Amino acid sequence: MDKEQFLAKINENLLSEYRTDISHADVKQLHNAVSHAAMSDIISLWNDTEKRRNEGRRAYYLSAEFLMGRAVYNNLYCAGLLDEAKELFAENGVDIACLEEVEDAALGNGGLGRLAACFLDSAASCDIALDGYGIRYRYGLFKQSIGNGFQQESADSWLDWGDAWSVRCDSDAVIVEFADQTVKAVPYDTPIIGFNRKAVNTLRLWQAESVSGFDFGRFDSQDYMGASENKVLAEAISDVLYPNDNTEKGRRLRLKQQYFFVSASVQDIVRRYKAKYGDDFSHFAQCYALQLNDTHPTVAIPELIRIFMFKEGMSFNEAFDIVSKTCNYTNHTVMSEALEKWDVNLFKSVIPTVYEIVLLINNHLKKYLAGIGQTEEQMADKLIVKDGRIHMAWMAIYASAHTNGVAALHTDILKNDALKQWYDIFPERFQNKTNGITPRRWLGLCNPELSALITSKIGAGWETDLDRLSDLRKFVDEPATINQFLEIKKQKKQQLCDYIKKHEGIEINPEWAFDIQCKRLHEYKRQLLNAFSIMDLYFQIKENKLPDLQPTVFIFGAKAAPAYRRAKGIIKYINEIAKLVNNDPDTKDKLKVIFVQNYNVSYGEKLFPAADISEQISTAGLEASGTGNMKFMLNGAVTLGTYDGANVEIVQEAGWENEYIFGARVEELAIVRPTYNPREKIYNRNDRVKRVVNTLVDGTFNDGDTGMFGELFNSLINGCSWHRPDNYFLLTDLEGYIDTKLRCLYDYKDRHTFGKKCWMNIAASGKFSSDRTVRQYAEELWML
Ligand code: 26W
Repeated sequence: MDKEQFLAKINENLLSEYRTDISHADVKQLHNAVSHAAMSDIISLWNDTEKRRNEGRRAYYLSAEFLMGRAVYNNLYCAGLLDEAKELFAENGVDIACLEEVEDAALGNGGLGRLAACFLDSAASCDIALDGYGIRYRYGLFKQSIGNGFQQESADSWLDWGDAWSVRCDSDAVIVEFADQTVKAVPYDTPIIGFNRKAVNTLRLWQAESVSGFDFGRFDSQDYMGASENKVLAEAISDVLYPNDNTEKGRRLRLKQQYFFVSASVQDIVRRYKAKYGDDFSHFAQCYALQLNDTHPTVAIPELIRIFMFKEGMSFNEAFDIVSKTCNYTNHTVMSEALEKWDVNLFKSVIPTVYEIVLLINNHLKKYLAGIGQTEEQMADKLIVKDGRIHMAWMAIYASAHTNGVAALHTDILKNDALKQWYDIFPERFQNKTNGITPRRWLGLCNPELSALITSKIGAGWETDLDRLSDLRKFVDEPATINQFLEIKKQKKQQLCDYIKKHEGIEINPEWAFDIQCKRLHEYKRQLLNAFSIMDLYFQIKENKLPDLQPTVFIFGAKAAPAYRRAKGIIKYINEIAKLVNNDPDTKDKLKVIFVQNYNVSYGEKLFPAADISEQISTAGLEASGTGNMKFMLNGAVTLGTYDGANVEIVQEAGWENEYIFGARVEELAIVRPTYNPREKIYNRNDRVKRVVNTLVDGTFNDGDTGMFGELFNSLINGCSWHRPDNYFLLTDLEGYIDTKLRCLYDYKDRHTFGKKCWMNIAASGKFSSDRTVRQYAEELWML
């Protein structure tokens, strides 16, 4: 499609849909028209790809979350239409940047959901037969604003912008049955456009609708609310994404969501299979691989067995055999709060037949364990149904072919600690698949300036062969190249400054160092540790102890789960610090603290390219991988972080001399943990630590009389009924962290030498392409 044809299609759409044209259309109309024009241009490739996929073995990624972000720029970019679109918009007096108003598709919480989105992009760009199945939430992750320093939430009504990139497929709708409710699952298909149109895969999202629709009888008898009751109850199932990241809350509706999309997806796969092979299921495991993204979709295991037994007449053993060859399970966390365990009574009351299958799986497990000589006592830590609860991770491991962790360290912890009892009996089932990120969205699209520099040095094609970035190493001693990089970094910082000025109303200086921590708000990610370090710098500056400190802006972006009180207290605390240091005449020319509102994929696209320092400071052993760390690295920031998750591999790739690593290691914490007494051993003995921790309670700040700061203080110093004091070892790591941060900031002053470190990070980031990750899944798990 050339530019004229593209424009003709856009105008055709604007005329027929809105009776307008490109120079008069509003943003929503432009968005729909340009999207539809691009869709019509890739649709035959989409159909061709599906046809090809149907001929061979294929894999499905089952995930309750796909954090896709804004589609329009990415899709135009991958379809090779972005430059044309920019030009023809400009020629008609429209700045294509106006599309930044379009809401992100935030159908995910954080890392796990964004990983799913990156995997889809990589599979399409590598022509790998992987499609996604998930839920079409009416409301995505809540929108966040900050009022008086506190987080405020509002609904994310992303569909108000229309859904130009999806196709509703009524003919593939299926019925999903619960004990108390029967609903219709209607699929919406979204094309996943591979870079340079390598292939177009599919993300199929299910929407819940009422089977019967409107009850005219009740309407007629003037029961107007009752007339819509079924509709409301059905639609509630796909209404809203649960905003909890890393906390398992056993809610009936959440179980319904999981079973809803899993049952629909599995029925869809069985339907496809039968169209090919009829009733002979002997090829099923050869045809399909199902990847379960955490435990959220693991109810697929008993559901598929149920269908095989009750609809297709198989025995339990036959069904179990096929299902456990077809499924694999990815673990994304060792945090026990996040491991799903459903209450038996709840589960039974929602999906009783599926519960019967779970019991059969549990019996199968018991027999197996008895067969290898385990006593009842030895079995106890593996039983799927135990003490009135169903342990979903245990079921996923037992009834699947493989379990994988998401970074080398994380997989080691699974094998030697968190899942040791399973590794001991099934060592061959465990694999590592270190996470990755798509270099298209996270460099090509969000940083065209750096992309052009890279291409000018090593030629085109690195976008789909990221290991080639290692060729950049040979330019590190070329001052002109480093200067070009520094110039681009400054441009990206300036762009972020403009954006922050517009959206947060705060001015920042692009000459300052940019230190950024953006990720979900959680105690284990230790945003509070970062905040404490800033308070220490504040006190030291007040005492004239930091002469010539590099002026630095500390940027935070994070959403807290609405019910997570401590996380919300930390947000308020950071905002109180911002108020203090940004206004104190002694510090306002040296420190600036900004908490940006509504951190999401699109904000990330502005933040990652502008960072000098990437904060990755989780308690060692607790961040399974992290993927933001990779996005910063790819855009030329150094990591200030702990030896945790994928940071370990980042250091391995880029070299110790190019990162700033501090803090206790996993092994060290294991030794400290049993006798850890932060009050006696650290707080009471270390005035520097005491001074900053005390700002929570000594009147320095005001938490609006919520008691939140006192609770944070207690969690560190006294502990509570569910946690020991300082469960995440902030006090253990605080001094080492501050020292390392200061070393980093003083190093920054030699801009050229620091720029070389950043450059070496870019050159070393090839491993972290999700193309590599998805190829490993395809070869070592899915056998594609
Ligand atoms: C049941 C509620 C719930 C919701 C989300 C429990 C657990 C989760 C996820 C496991 C949280 C998550 O996003 N984990 C992150 O997964 C990323 C992709 O593998 C990793 O990079 C992060 O380290 C990990 O925290």
